[in-house]
Amino acid sequence: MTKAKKTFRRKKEESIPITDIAERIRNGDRSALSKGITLIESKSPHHRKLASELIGMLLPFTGNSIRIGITGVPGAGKSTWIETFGSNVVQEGKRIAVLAIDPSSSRSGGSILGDKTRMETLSNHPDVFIRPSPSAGTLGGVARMTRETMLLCEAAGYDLILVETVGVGQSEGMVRGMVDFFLLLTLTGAGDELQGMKKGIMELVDAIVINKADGHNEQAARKTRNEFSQLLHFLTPATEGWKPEAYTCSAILNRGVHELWQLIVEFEQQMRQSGQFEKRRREQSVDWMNQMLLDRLYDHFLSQGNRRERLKEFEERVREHQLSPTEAVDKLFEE
Ligand SMILES: Nc1nc2c(ncn2[C@@H]2O[C@H](COP(=O)(O)OP(=O)(O)O)[C@@H](O)[C@H]2O)c(=O)[nH]1
Ligand SMILES: [Mg+2]
Repeated sequence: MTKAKKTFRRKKEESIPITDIAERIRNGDRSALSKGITLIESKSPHHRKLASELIGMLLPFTGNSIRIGITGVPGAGKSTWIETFGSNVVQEGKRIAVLAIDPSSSRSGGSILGDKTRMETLSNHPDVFIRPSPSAGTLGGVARMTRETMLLCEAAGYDLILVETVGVGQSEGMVRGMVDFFLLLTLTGAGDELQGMKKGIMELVDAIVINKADGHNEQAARKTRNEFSQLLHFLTPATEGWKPEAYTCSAILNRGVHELWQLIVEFEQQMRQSGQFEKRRREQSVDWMNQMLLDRLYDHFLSQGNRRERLKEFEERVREHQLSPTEAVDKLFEE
């Protein structure tokens, strides 16, 4: 490939060499960071290749942040919590990147606007970078984009990466797979919710916070916290050597929010000391590689002949019990 081609063209007149973008990202240039992320999110194979080169160049400067995932049902207060938490932490001179994963965003047009208004202080802060969820494609695609975006943000010198996700479907497991510390934000009156809440999610988290512990809700929040605490006792911790606990907070009143930051600092110290921190990151990298390989194989397989159409047919027939899943896969391979 010629040098001239290794550029990212936005308009015809304007093209920036990828080495320049890398350099500028390293210097904390936000528009360069946004450009880099646009490459990552692009559908064009040329852009994706450039993105890959960019990440390669920046890889030596990644890994220096603490990566925090936040999950919870819509309305639990995640965005508000991030606004409060982030505002506390930037005051300590930390730089924060907020990334969102919203599996519903392609349908609803995104909660981007809602989030930006909830994060008013943060979105105007020079040490904070907020990037809404990539709206495109599969969960696997979104996972790749978010992971790669995370790396660019680290190269740009952000100390904390917060990944907000809506607690639906498989997005939680996916976020767990890319962060160091995983937090569940939930609410009181969760009697039903508690029943319905899969044990699965509780075994993914490093802490549970009952939000909106204010006004009339305060006492109920404490009760819910105790219920969660009891449940947590019976479960396998997500992180070896760390006992997840339940807490209460009010994101709006900034109560119990800074305590979580102290907890996360403690978590990082302890887990670095025990070696668990590094170990998890290594495993995550390997898992990531394997996941990407699977995704590519799947795409490659379906791109041959008319397999994609055949798969659609087989899906229908499997749904109608005319064909067993095993038979369907056998046929796809045979054809
Ligand atoms: N009373 C109370 N309301 C809150 C608190 N945190 C968030 N809210 C409200 O809950 C609603 C949903 O908040 P949001 O941050 O958008 O939730 P998200 O969907 O989880 O991101 C908003 O109306 C917030 O003002 C809190 O600590 N106390
Ligand atoms: Mg939100």
